[in-house]
Amino acid sequence: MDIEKKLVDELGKNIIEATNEEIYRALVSVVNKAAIDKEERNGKKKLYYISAEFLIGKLLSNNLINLGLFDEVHELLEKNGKNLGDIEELDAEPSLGNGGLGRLASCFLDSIATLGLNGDGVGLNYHMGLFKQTFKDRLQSEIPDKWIDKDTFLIKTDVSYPVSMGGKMYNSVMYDLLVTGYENRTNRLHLFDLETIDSSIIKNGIDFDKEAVDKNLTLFLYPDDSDEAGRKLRIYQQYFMVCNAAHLILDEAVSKGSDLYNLDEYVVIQINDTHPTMVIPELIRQLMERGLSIDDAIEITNKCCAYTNHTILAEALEKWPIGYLKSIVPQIVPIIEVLDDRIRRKYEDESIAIIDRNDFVSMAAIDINYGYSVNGVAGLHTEILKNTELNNFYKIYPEKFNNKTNGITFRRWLMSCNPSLTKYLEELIGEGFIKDSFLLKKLEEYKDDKNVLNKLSEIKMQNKQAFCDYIEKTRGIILDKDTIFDVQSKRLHEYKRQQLNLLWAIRRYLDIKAGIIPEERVTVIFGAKAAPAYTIAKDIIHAILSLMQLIENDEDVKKYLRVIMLDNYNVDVAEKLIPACDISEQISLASKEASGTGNMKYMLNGAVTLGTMDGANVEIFENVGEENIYIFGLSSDEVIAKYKNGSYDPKYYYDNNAEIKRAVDFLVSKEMIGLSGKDHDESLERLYNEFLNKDYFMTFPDFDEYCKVRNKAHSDYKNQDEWSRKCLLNIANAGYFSSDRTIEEYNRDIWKLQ
Ligand code: TH1
Repeated sequence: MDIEKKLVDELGKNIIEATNEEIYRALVSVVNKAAIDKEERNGKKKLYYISAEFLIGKLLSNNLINLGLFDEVHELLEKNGKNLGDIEELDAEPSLGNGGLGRLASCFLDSIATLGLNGDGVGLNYHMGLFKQTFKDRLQSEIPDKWIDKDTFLIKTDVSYPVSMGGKMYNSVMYDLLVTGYENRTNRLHLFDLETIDSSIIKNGIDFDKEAVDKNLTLFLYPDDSDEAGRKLRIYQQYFMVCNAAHLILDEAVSKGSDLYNLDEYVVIQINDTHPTMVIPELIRQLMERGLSIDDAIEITNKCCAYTNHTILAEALEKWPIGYLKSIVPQIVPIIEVLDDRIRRKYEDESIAIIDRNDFVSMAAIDINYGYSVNGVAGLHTEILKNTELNNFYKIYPEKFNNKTNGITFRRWLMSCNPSLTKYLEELIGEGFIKDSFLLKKLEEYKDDKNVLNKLSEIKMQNKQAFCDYIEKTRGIILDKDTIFDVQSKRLHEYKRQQLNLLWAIRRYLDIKAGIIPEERVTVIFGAKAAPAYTIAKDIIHAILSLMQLIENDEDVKKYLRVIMLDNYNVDVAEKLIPACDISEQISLASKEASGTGNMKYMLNGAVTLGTMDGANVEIFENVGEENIYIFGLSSDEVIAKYKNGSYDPKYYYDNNAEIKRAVDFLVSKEMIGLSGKDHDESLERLYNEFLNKDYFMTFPDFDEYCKVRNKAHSDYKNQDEWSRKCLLNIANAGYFSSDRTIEEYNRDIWKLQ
């Protein structure tokens, strides 16, 4: 394909004369056309991956790589005095996700297309995404993330369906993003929307009138649900998503020849966490509308739907009051009642019922009773589901439960974000690992090769330098690449325990102030957004930013310790940060992080994990071996036992451990409080009290060992050969964590496509 001719045709002028904006627009169009050429209409059975989130990241480079056009375009632009990097800055990151769940969905779409499988994503087209995070006075504030304003890869289709909600009719419109497979077919991500969305209703930050559904429905992902109107809006969003999905699914199946009684030969629906659960009663409803009896409709729906559970945290296991459903989606309430009634009659077991005694509808109970597969996202997580959290369901439906350990796409998380490492790996072991990730294992042959080890640390240094340059340019902060980059990047949540990391940093700070000079110089880097209504999470950000300010203004400490919190951590920042990391902090309280996927990205890019035996950390440990990972903390069994007997008392640790007391007290010290210019800081005081009275995620019991193991990692870093060998072995053993492997397992055990 003559890319130059296509680009010039699109531009209507020579590349040299075009602006970056014009080139970007032309590239979007050329890329979309090349992607459309790779669409396939064959394949009887199709997967529909329905998800409230898709955290896709910028698309230009990724699509160019997958279409095999990257080098050509790169050179062509260079030849004409342009720079692909500059043009990429114009590529807005679609803000359609929040964290690991949404990023997983995007990695999956990449792998599905790369493996040549027939599968599309279905979600919503949030105009302002989650939110854009800014820091003001050491506090998080939120502003809309207006990604669609700019030119985007979105394609408007003429697909539209009527959706009845709250007694009104809404007409949807479907936008598509093309999902390019690496050297393979193109699939689609369908994003439903309304034409009537009106962003002018957004006032100060991200507030808006929650009742104006025609204007607000797809404005934001996860609108604040701390009041009733917010919770109802989420139901509107969820139903809108699945009602459209069900229409699309049935139309496509019928057009391929399904008589609906054999729908399961044409369709499999993966329900990504409970957010799309209403697709079950809605599909039943639409099948009945198309003439099926309720018995047939239920039976067929059951054969088409599979559910993935991503968490055991109670707050995320959605339960909606039946009254809300009656007011918004009365058409599916009678169906939900039938579904509940049948389960109650058959099993006479309240614990698996759909509608509970308080008239709340358990979405997970719909999924598990009426889907044919239930999977967890890492080995430990699935075991906890089976033995504890969902044990009552497991006892009834043992055959439905299966594990699918998460994975990440190597196209974005190695080739695209770390080209120099990719190139070097290709030189050493060939290109095969890009499609067959287990071939990375060949790298182990070089574990004692000094030249290879040196080259790996050289690449890490270059990536650290590139990250420093980026941070200086975008944030005006000057970092020192010759320090250990010790990184924790993920959503802010108490169970992920950024506060434990913070306590270590405070301890180190106080040691330095007391004249105890550490041997290693460390840069602690945080990236995290907190949910807007999650007060304690915001308090933790405030405490980190406060410590950061103290240290940045203290030349004595700054030489040995930096604490840096990056604003607006997103896929784009992650792609720059991850290749630059030395130590990957994966320190959730054991049993609480279902899997984690950042842990895999860091490992693949040659960072060493410091973590608890939680989620997929357990499998990372099994793959790299104990020499090449730093493990600390309570086991998940110990944690579960502590919760069960209610024996945990933070006050005891505070009173008996001087280091804990010293670090926690520092939160409300005059240095920290003083930063506010007042003699009170409500946020720091609240966090202090939270530690003392609750510490629900048990930071104190893990504190001593965490500090010990972390300091050991820092001191091991000094031996660069040994350290580099650990990095090499992490990369070499990351093959298992490719999402290609995960998707092959989903397809083998659940979807059975092709
Ligand atoms: C995350 C899990 O916390 C994480 O451990 C896992 O790796 C990831 O999903 C992918 O499986 C989840 N994110 C959310 C988001 C919401 C509700 C539940 C979960 S679980 C809104």
